Amino acid sequence: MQKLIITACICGAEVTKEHNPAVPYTVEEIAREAKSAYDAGASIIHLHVREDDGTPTQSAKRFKECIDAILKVCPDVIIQPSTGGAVGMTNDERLEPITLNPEMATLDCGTCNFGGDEIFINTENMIIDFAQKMNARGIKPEVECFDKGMIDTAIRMNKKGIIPSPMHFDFVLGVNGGISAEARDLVFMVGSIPPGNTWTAAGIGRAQFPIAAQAIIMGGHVRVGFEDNVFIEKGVQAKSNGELVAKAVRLANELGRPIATPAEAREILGLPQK
Ligand code: KMH
Ligand code: ZN
Repeated sequence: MQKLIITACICGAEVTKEHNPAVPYTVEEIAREAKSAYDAGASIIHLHVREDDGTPTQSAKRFKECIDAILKVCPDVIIQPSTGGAVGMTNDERLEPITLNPEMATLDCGTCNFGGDEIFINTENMIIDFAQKMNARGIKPEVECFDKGMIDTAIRMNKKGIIPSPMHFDFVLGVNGGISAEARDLVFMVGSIPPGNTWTAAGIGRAQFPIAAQAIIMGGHVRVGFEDNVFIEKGVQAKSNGELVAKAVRLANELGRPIATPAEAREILGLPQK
């Protein structure tokens, strides 16, 4: 089995300091949370950024400030900006961080309900446009799938050469509107991708660590962090993203999966070394 890549989704666009006061908004807080995750064993930071008051933004300027601050304290970490942003943002807004030419960025492969009245829109033409713009800049997409049909969309686009091989998938399980987060769901998602591709799994809320454990056993990779879950155990807020990463590392240690460094993660994902 490959070494385990841990992605830390440190901030998100929906979670707030009301959910957990350690959720980062300022540049300093984002760098602090990235460092806590990196020190604990994360090799990828999945990045959303905020204004100081917590408003989600896709501003390239704000992303640059945050990326520079993160790289000062985590010099070799892989930074993966979101192109999902927050529900309701325009396509141009969502694409702003790719102008910084990050190594990776997310590519959301379908539309889904996102709880309440929210709809996270990713039409087929949007996916094609986002993928082509990432390809032109040599950015590796992380293919975000909130449901099985999104995997099929990605496979179709891969066959047409729009999403390059090998693909790296992120299966997000447990969003209200996407696939649920039962063990059978992850087995189904993983069984739906062609061989030769890699995958990570993210469980939302209380599913974070059960899905992490299952992904570790199945040979996939793991995403944890405040974007998906703010609790270290039932009713106990995590003090930092690092605390969540450390728990994933403990699970991996118990289950015999060594943790990938950023250089090893680049090798597994086919990214050029830094
Ligand atoms: N905040 C969600 C609407 C991504 O990062 O690409 C979208 C999201 C997915 O978080
Ligand atoms: Zn995200």
